[in-house]
Amino acid sequence: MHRVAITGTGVFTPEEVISNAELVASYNEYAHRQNALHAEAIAAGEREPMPMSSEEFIVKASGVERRHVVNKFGVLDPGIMHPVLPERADEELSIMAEIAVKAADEAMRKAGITSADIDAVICAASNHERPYPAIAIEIQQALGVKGFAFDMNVACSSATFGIQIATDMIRCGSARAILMVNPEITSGHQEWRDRDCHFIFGDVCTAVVLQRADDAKSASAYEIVSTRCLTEFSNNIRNNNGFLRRTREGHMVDRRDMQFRQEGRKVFKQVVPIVAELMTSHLADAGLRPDAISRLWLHQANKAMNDLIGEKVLGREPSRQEQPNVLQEYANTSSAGSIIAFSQFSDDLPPGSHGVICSFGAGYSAGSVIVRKM
Ligand code: CO8
Repeated sequence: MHRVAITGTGVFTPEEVISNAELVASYNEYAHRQNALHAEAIAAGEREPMPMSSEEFIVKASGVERRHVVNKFGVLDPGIMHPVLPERADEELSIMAEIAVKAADEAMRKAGITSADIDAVICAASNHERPYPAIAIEIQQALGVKGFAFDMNVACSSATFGIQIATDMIRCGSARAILMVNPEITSGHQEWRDRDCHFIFGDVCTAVVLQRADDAKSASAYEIVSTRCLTEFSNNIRNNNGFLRRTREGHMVDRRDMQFRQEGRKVFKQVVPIVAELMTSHLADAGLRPDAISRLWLHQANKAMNDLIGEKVLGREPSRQEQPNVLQEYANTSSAGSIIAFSQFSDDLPPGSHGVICSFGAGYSAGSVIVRKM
């Protein structure tokens, strides 16, 4: 068995930014227009008026202040309310592959390797822009990687599950170095017309290089101590879009359940104990006490949720340095969130420091990765 390390990470951040003020102004204009359109039905009591959104609520409930998106114009236009992306020819690089290549270049540079050193590419994300050919294989070709590539999807836990798979493959010798990327264009499956969730998500791409620890050249490599994944079925976060859509009567219309939807309160209450128990038991089984943990890089969905999980795991309130949040800048970027936090806040720890990368989300799914600075 080979020891495995994360030797490089990369983050591609789209240039366009939407502030809470811009988002709320756009949503409220959309809601006003809908209410005017349905004024008669609303007056007759046949239809509820659409409620308005508020910046204060968004910051208080989630901690999100802004989000990056691949197309701001379409999301903010009250007559559109989703990103507008030009169609690309089959011969052109698809947008998910394009942003993955950018994040991958940074991760390989930090690892001190080139694509010639990579044996496999995993594209782990909460949605893929087409079923086949795999986005990962397109990325493999764009980078000139030999070997093999595949896509996988475990929603918000795609990256940690991807790290476990890559770690197991390197341990066993089926690959020596693996590139795992998380192109998350959440704006494409977010419902921007729903006040309860329109503020939650943002777009980004992260990349992680995993190698045999003996091959690590990077000054900021982290050895993988242990990985653990968990799933438990729940309908509380769900998207019913899929390839059988046209086979079902009434499914081709603009139905709400064809985009992201959730029971946010239930998710909050049910997922916090699942994640706290996963991390606590994982650390105990690895022989690590909570006071031996220098940093938690948690999934970035909600600040209050992270504060609560951190407190349960560490047995006290974590400091900002111990548990860095990036959701104020990025919002929830699905599987990429914990990797952005790791990428931005891991260089400073001294060798021998332990930390945990942890994700949680739809499925339910949760992944815990214990690492030690080399
Ligand atoms: N403005 C003003 N008021 C609002 C707004 C708004 N924008 N939204 C809701 N309200 C109102 C509600 O209507 C409600 O009013 P009332 O009390 O009269 O009923 C009140 O405010 C309180 O609403 P909530 O109970 O919903 O508010 P919460 O305090 O629970 O906060 C959150 C809502 C922020 C959603 C919170 O519940 C939360 O963060 N929950 C956890 C969610 C989570 O972690 N989900 C994980 C999803 S991510 C994932 O798994 C990846 C999926 C794949 C990616 C998908 C990409 C699109």
